[in-house]
Amino acid sequence: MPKDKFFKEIPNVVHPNEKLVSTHCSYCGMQCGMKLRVDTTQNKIIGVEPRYDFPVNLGKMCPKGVTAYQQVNHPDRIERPLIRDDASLKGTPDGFREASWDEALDLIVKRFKELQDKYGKDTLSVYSGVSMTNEKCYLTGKFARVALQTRYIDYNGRFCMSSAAAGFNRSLGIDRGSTVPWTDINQTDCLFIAGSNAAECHPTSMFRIWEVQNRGGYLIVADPRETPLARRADIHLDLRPGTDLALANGMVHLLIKNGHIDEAFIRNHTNGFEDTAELVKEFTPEYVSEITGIDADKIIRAADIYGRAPEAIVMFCRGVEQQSKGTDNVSGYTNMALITGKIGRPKSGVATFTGQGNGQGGREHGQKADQLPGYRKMDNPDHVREVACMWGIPEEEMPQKGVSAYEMFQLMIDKTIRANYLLCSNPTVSAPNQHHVREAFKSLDFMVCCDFYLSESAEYADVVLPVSTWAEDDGTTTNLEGRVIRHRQAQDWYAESKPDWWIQIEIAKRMGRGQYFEHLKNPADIFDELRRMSKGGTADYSGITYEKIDEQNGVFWPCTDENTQGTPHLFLDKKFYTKDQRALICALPYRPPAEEPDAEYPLRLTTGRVVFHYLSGNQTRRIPFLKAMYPDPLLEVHPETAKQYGIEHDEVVLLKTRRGEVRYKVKIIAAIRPDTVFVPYHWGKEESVNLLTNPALDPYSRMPEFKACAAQIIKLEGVLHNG
Ligand SMILES: Nc1nc2c(c(=O)[nH]1)N[C@H]1C(S)=C(S)[C@@H](COP(=O)(O)OP(=O)(O)OC[C@H]3O[C@@H](n4cnc5c(=O)[nH]c(N)nc54)[C@H](O)[C@@H]3O)O[C@H]1N2
Ligand SMILES: Nc1nc2c(c(=O)[nH]1)N[C@H]1C(S)=C(S)[C@@H](COP(=O)(O)OP(=O)(O)OC[C@H]3O[C@@H](n4cnc5c(=O)[nH]c(N)nc54)[C@H](O)[C@@H]3O)O[C@H]1N2
Ligand code: SF4
Ligand SMILES: [Mo]
Repeated sequence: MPKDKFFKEIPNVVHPNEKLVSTHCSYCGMQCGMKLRVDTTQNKIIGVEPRYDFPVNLGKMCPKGVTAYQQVNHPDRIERPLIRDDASLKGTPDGFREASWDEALDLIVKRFKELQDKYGKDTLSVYSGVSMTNEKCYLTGKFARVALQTRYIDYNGRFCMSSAAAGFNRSLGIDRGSTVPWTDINQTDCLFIAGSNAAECHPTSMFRIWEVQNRGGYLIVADPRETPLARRADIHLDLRPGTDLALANGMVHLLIKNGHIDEAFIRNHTNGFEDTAELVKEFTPEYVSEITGIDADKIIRAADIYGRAPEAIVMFCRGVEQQSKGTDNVSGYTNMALITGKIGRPKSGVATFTGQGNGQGGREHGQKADQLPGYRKMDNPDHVREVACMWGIPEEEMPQKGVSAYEMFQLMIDKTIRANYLLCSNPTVSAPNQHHVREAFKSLDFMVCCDFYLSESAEYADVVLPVSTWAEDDGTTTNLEGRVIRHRQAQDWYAESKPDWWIQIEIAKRMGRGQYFEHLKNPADIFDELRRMSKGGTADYSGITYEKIDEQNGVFWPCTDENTQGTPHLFLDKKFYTKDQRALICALPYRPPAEEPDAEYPLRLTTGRVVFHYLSGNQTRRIPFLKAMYPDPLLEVHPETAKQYGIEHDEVVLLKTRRGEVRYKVKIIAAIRPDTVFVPYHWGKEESVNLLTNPALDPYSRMPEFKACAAQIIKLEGVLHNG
């Protein structure tokens, strides 16, 4: 198979006693190619070099990527298992003692069995994440259902990609984050990007976005804040948080009114146009302006540009998805592409910027509450039968479907769930309504946390298991394009740490379920099982091999047999993955956010990210450069609003919502709507903005409303500036 056309090998200076290992960054869905520098005398990772031969980033990296290697041999690494004997210290970093693997694993299995004997199999739960390889994500689903035999498993992607997944499944019948490869983005004529701070969150996408404008194309951005992306836009649609569905319906209204629709495409390849056309009739620019706060003229111009563009890509990110109507927002924006026929061909389509490194692959192989490998569904009896048969377990042994991540916390509080196995996530920072989440972890009879640093969540555990990092293991991830790529082990497992797959297989054996796991000796064995299991599912990896990934610089799924190359562009044959192969244009009535501002809470609080930190911050708050660049969370307030409250830059104020209150230092910034305030969420404990956020869930995706709730600022008299 030919190498990708971007392939270009650039020689590196390699120092004596050093080797370079070609791999990918651990953080975001861009999965930038990079090389780790390894000191071969000590077998230690000591640095990083860019890698030009990966077509997505072409050698570019962001501040997190260039310092990612510093995680690996960091002094905070947990070296051996930790056991807490005194449960009264739960919720603190104190009271742990070091233990051997045998002692820790035996204790876990003893407690799991005791609890299951007393309260039934489903008393155990697994809470997982997608900063792990496909191999680990797949095995975690099997571990929960076959080794622990519980129905309760869900993962942090519930807070990340779940609305994109639900919206794409409904509209297109398939949940692959992008219908085009990233190398198409710079070649299109118009980008319509909603709710993405790409310059900070997917920075190595920016050169492609700028190229569209440099070639005379257009950039339209919908965001309540004037992010660096919005600042460069031809049109910035500065909407109120939580009002995207009105904007999407307004765009569709204008595209129809202006005749910018593709009637043949609508007739031959879609359903639902008439109902949608009827519904959007009332979404005139004036009405949409009233709801969103955007000038009607800007909406008219944006629709005209998108409508006229020969090729266009609609893109979005968590700004539109992390709402209690995130799924509808995704389908609403996807409607723009469907009515104009700007999908299913090169340079046109829809794409969500996938968040976590393996946010795409990690949601395909069965660690969601309602899903089995190959993107099979637990409510489909045929799918359940197929998977049970392949795993070699009786069909009646297959657990039922469980509940979503946030809903698991309620079950912990009411004691339906008494034990939790947490890996690759830090929910006591990242889940909404923290008071509730922390109470849930405290109320567990037994909790295990697998991490390489003692996270805020590990502080609630009875046993902490030290895992090896991304740089100490082989495996694959699937990047934001749907391209399956290889990560390579660059050094041995740190101290006594073990990879997640090793730990799960050991626990399975001790639970008496070893026969289903013992044949898996390494990531390659697990990948082999994963790809066989995926055959015939929507996310079909059966034709993907490690060798093919190397040869082609990644393989796009679906890839249904070893002789095909994979599928960089979806729907080139205009066949969607729905039952009748037609896409669904969705008629979506507008509804406001679950909590609207009122006299008591007059502001809209939205939350998100900064370029220097990653998610719960457990990995980045320890890296000296990143910490120095952005040490503490700041509350972004518009100058007019600051004046109204009589508060100054750097002053510490109280930010309050119906869930709680937190003190923040104020950053006065004109690049935000006056009715909106913003706080990044990368900090825990008493600084966590998730003490304030609203857990109202989207009815389809069960995504919480991280992006819009009502808030008030209280000036703290007598508190010194600079806190
Ligand atoms: N530096 C950095 N990069 C990351 C991450 C990180 O933690 N740090 N995390 C990765 C992950 S897992 C994810 S999910 C992605 C997230 O990437 P993004 O979604 O780009 O990041 P956010 O900051 O969550 O939110 C994006 C934007 O949504 C806007 N917004 C808020 N409310 C609304 C609204 O109602 N409508 C619209 N249209 N916009 C709104 C915010 O102002 C913000 O600019 O980033 C990935 N990359
Ligand atoms: N207010 C607010 N809250 C949000 C969001 C928001 O925009 N606003 N965004 C949400 C989004 S999009 C996301 S993705 C979530 C993320 O939320 P979390 O899942 O809590 O985020 P991480 O910080 O990635 O947590 C991963 C943990 O696992 C560890 N880890 C990393 N790799 C591995 C591994 O291979 N194995 C194991 N066992 N551990 C590993 C890390 O050290 C870290 O402690 O937060 C959500 N929460
Ligand atoms: S853009 Fe994402 S993948 Fe690339 S270096 Fe930065 S964090 Fe890593
Ligand atoms: Mo995410």
